[in-house]
Amino acid sequence: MLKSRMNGHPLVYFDNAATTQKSRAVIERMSSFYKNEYATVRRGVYTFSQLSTRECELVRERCRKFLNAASASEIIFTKGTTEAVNLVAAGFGRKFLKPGDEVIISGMEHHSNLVPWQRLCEEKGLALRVIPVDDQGELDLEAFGKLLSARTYLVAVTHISNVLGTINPIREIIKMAHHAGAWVLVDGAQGAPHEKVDVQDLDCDFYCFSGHKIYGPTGIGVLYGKMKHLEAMDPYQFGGDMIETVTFEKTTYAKPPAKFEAGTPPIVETIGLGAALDYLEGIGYSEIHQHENELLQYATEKIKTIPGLRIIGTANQKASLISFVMQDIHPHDIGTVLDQLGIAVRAGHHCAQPLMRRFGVAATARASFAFYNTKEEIDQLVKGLHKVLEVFK
Ligand code: C6P
Repeated sequence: MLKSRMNGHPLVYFDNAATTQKSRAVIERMSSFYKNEYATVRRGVYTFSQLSTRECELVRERCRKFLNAASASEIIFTKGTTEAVNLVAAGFGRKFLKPGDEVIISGMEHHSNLVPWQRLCEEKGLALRVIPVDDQGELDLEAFGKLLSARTYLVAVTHISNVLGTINPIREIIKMAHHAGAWVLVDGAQGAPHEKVDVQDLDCDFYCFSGHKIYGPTGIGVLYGKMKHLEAMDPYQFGGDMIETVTFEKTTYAKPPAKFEAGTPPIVETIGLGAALDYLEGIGYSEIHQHENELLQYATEKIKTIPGLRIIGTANQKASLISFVMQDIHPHDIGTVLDQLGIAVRAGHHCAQPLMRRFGVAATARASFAFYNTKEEIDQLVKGLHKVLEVFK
């Protein structure tokens, strides 16, 4: 992909916050697994099924290590971040929250970490409170402190904003929430690809991320939850594999993680996720950090000079993405002109409509960088943006 051409130009792939391209190691591991090792998991007594089960459980252990969870049983495989948040909202929220309880989210949440909580609040008569975002795109922690109360049951907040790039002070947020007796879910969809996460050190109650944003396949993600919570929660989906015993009168459930993994899981995607984590950690977060930071600084300096361009999101701690608007040119038009020049950016509301409203825009264009991007590609983007100005002058 990275060597391909789009509309006659070498592809400049700047949509990494939506989904990353896959390393050859991931593609080859998945292909080889399909060709040589594929069988169902947890159901077969035959050797291939046992081997397949073992490989998937090794990936669970790989994920445990990746997040530094206390036990591999605290790692639940989901389809991705969206399913992970829905799982917690259903399994925990429906069981424990009562009318009058409160859920706090932030003003920069992706719809995936907003709508499930809003729905839960509607269903159960709860109040949804929102941490305000300031003009730079940082969370107002003083206001957060005031929102916290004995009624706060859960705080659900993103690690890194997919629109602003803001790296939130989640350690401090978790501390403040715990002090008030609330649980914390961290949406790590944009966090895990850029920041080393240690769930025990952070002391978060839940952390989730998507495989496809971290150089792995689609259809697989991870929900980490503290074992005491997972044990107390209700299952999310019901069916094969999540049970202990079933009679027509009553069913008892398996222990976590099986309790939350009903049905045949995404076997090969799980294997691909393991290969992606090996690949990512093989490169190392410090290398990734350094390169992505250089790209961010370089791009910010260059892009700022374009007449009429406004960057949305100027937090002190930022991951490698830039959202922007240009005069009254619609972001879709920016995206379309760039596409003709071989440059892939995202344009739209980025599944964060309340945040768009906060900044007084309907949509933005967004260029998001990964460690495989280069300064030369950023030069192409800047040239492309000058072309946009020319076209719409
Ligand atoms: N953001 C983007 O282009 P899924 O779709 O379940 O893998 O991830 C959802 C999600 C949750 N939280 C955050 C912070 C996210 O950025 C995303 C996905 C993509 O920004 C698609 S809208």
